[in-house]
Amino acid sequence: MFSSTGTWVALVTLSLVVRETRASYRMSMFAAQSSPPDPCNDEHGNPRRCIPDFVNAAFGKDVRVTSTCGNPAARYCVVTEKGEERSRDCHTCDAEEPKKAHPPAYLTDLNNPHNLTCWQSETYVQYPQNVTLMLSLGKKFEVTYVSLQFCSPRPESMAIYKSMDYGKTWVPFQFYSTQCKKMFNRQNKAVITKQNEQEAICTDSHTDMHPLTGGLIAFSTLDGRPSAHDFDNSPVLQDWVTATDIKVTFSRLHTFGDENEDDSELARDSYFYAVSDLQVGGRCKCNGHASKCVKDREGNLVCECKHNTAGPECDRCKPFHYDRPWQRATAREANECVGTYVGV
Ligand SMILES: [Ca+2]
Repeated sequence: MFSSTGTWVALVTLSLVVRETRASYRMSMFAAQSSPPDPCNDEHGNPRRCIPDFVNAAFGKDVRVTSTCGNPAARYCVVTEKGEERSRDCHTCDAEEPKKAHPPAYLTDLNNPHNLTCWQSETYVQYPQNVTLMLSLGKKFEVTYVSLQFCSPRPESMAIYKSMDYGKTWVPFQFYSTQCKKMFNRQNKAVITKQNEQEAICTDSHTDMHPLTGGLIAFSTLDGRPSAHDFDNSPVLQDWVTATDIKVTFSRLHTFGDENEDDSELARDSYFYAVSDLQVGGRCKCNGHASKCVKDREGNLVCECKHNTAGPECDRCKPFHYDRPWQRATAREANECVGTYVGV
């Protein structure tokens, strides 16, 4: 009985998938035949909301890092565990030798799971010293998530910050620590309400020393924030997800508590931060008035503004189109800028 129900469910699911695939195939055929020229206008030429593609805004970008191993060449040791047994396998990090280098470019290169490339810090840069990664996105983005995939164990404490003014000022996005109160003076896993939707919270999730390699930290900017389901109508959250720069601070290393023992040098060489992939998932911010971002003549990334809007984020009306105040587009209303034609 059970298995036949299972088969039935599987068949129904399969037929749904097939139907869906066919439908989307038809859709794409249709789209290919009468390709709508402009995502910012509907088929009748009326303005409608348009948004740039979702991208990993960190991909291929330079990350400024305060500590990278290999200059001068130095030993580091990788800890592995087999049951209760712990062993160390030591290597050399050498910035001069490509095969032994772990430069910051490895944070944002193509992430091939079969050939991970890892940026790595110097060993034992321990609290109160920290290691910082800084990434400039070049313009305002609406950030959906920030994620880090580790080659080392995940940090015992770390923080993610954002800037909305190209790095002049920073606000925290999220804290991670096994000791939220002590490290960041925040309650562990505080609840977000409508009154504090722009507040960074601290969590002790994802701070375990295990796995020793391959652990992930993924921060979703809207996760657990009450107005997330009504994002169109929440200027507070629209502001919260907006960033020009992202900064990650590794504040404290996990250790096995062996760094003060006799073979402390070997132990200390076993503690460092290493990350194979830093991602910033989001969309170029154009307020619903552009479907893509392009480089301008000076090489700056800007929105390709439609709906009679202008500015790097389509955040104002074009000259002579001031008949009503500028507004962000919503799913329902394009809120295009309008102007009375002034003939000469
Ligand atoms: Ca990499």
